[in-house]
Parts: sequence; C-alpha cells; structure tokens
Amino acid sequence: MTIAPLSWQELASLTNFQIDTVNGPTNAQAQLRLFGQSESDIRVTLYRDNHAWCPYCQKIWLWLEEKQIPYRIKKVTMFCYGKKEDWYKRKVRSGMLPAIELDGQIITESDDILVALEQIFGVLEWGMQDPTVLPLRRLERLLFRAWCNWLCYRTRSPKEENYNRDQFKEIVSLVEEALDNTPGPYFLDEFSTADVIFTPYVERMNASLYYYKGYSLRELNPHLSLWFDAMESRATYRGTQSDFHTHVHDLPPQMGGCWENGEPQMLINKAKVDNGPWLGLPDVTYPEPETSRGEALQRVVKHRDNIIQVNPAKDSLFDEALRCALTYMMTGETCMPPSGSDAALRYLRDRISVPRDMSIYAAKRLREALETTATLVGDAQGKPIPFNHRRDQNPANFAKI
Ligand SMILES: N[C@@H](CCC(=O)N[C@@H](CS)C(=O)NCC(=O)O)C(=O)O
Repeated sequence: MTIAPLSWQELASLTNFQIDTVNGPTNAQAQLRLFGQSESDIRVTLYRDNHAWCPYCQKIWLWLEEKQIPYRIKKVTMFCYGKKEDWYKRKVRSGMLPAIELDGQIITESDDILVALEQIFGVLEWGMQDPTVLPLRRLERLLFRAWCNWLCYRTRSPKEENYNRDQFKEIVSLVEEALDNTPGPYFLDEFSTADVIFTPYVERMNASLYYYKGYSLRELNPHLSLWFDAMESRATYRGTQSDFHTHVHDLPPQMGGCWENGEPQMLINKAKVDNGPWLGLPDVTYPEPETSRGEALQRVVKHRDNIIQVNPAKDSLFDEALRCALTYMMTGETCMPPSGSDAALRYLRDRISVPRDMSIYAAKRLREALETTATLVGDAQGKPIPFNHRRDQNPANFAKI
C-alpha cells in the first residue's frame, strides 16, 4: 500500500522543531551566540567556513561554546567549494580560516587564537602553554601526521600501505596510553583544552579510516571509544559533530586526496556510508533524540525552494519526489515517487551536510527516507560527488536565504 504525498503545507504542520540559535544549544546555523548575555558584551567575532568543514575552525568554535563567550559568527567560503569573499581577503590576505577579531584585532592560526582568547577569558581548565597540555599537543600533531601519511599518499605497494598503517597504529597506542593515564575518559583529569585540540582530527580520522581503509578507530581502541562517548555527552560537541558521510566526501579536496586500500572490510564500510543503512555506523552512539525526524523535516521545509532549484532534475518532478520521501519519513507509509526521480533523490541524499544542515540523527533519518523512496523507482545514482573540489556545494546557490 502506498499513500499520496502530503502537500508542503501538510508537511509543515507535522513539525514544530525549533531551537534558539542565539541562546540555546550549540548549533551550526547561528550567526550570534550570547549565552544569556547582551550584544554589548561581545568582544569576539569568529570567521569560519560556511559548511563547518574546516577542522581548525571547529577547534575555536568548540572552545568558545565550552567557555560560553558571547561572539558573532561570520561565514566565509573555502577555496574547495567556491570563491573566497573579497571582504575577507582584505581582513586576512591569505584567505585562511579560522580567524577571530578580538577587541578589533584580527588574529589567525588556531593555536595563536586559543592563546589570545585564554589571555582575555581564562583557560579551559588547563591552558595551551601548560606543561601538562604541551606534550598532548605534540602527540596530536604526531597522530595527525601519521594519519595523513596513511590516508593522503598513494602508496606503490601493499608493503608501503602496511607500513603506513602500522605507523599510525603505533601513535594510536600512545594516545590510548595517554587516555589510560587519567582517571576519567578525557586527556586530563577533567575535560579541557587538550580534548578540544584532539577533537577535529580524531573525528575526521574515525570517518576517513573507516571508509578509505576499513579501520574503525572508535571501535578498535577502548580508550578512544570512551573518549568519543564522553565527548558526545556534551551538548557543545554534539552541536559541532559531523557524520561519516559528510566527512569522507569533504576531506579529499581539503587534504589533496584520500586513498582507498581496496580491502574487503573497506569495501563493506564504503558501501554502508554511501548507501546506508546509516543508523548503527560508529560515527555516533548517543541515543537518537525524539526530535530527529521533525528536525530534518523543518530544515527541508525551510530551504525547499533552493533544494529543489539546485537539484539537476526538473523542479516539478523533484518537488513531488521530495514530498514523497518526507511523507514516508514522517508517517512510515510508503509513498511512490514519480518514475525517473531516483537519481534526483540520491543527489540530495549525497549532499546533506552535517552539522551545517541538521544534526547527525536528523541527517541519518533524511538520508534513509530519500534512499528508501528512491529504491521504489530504481537504482540510478545522482551525479557523482566530485573528489578534487566541492563546487557542487557552492553556498552562492543558497545565498538568498
Ligand atoms: N595552521 C592553520 C591552518 C589553517 C588551515 O589550514 N585552514 C584551512 C581550512 S581547514 C584553510 O583556510 N584553507 C583555505 C580554504 O580552504 O579556503 C591554523 O591552525 O589555523
């Protein structure tokens, strides 16, 4: 039995999802964060990328959220998905992100930014220059380099591939040791700057190694596993957290390539991340909030005109197909989309970006609904996701919003 697609008006009536972007939980949509304070208290502007893909920006974002420092957010285009704004190049000649404006002064380089913020607002438990934090910062860079060596260089032989993997695992064992040395799940006795420093790349390592190498960082390393769980207990981290699908496709142009090893486990993982099922992937383990479907629906209803416009399919065809997927997501009833809409539905499935568009479980529910609905009419895939750039995600297409 299939049902007719609901109208946009009927769909809109099924969600009352709303968050207070300014004073509520950490979220990717905010342009202003006050934490109950007033705009006149603001001393900081954070310049970060539109899509929340920039790892060094996540570091500053998380720190500001943890310290509840009121700040403004100005979003800038990364080279990989569009043209850098001239106004930003006048502020930061290299165009690099992140940057902050602190009491009118521009500061770049994420580590320097944290040091400058600490001088004004105090440290997050332990500071960047603290003797307990410095070795952890060095360890994070070691881990980062070992990850790059394994993931981002095309190896010429299995021997070379295995060598890079073993080098990475060796550094991971040092990370496990460091985590084992503390009484709780974090890198020091309490959650601190040290955890913020590790967060962006450990999250990206978890995603990319699962997909490109068949290696599940979070599942294979007990202390890292507890660390991830502890991070996910924090609303601040949840607000910045991305999913596997987003990362594995945003990393290649940023990193200059990510290389598959072609092993059986890798092929299984890759198929799961690309085609689902997305629930159950080790990119998130906290329980799904009841609001996930309502959130996904609210975000699509809000941006539907642009979502339909950027889709390669004819507007009327995709409008109906999208309503079918949303109808299915909200009612659980199968809703047959128009024939020929399978590629269009999968085009959107592949371009939901977490946390830019919605949070992790909302995205999983939406991807699932799009895929299930597409399957009713065929197995055509959307235009492939580009590997060398992501201009398919140019924010200019959404600039009117
Ligand atoms: N060492 C710098 C690195 C910053 C960096 O590499 N930023 C990248 C984004 S993650 C960037 O701005 N790339 C230019 C672009 O993509 O537009 C820092 O720690 O802030």
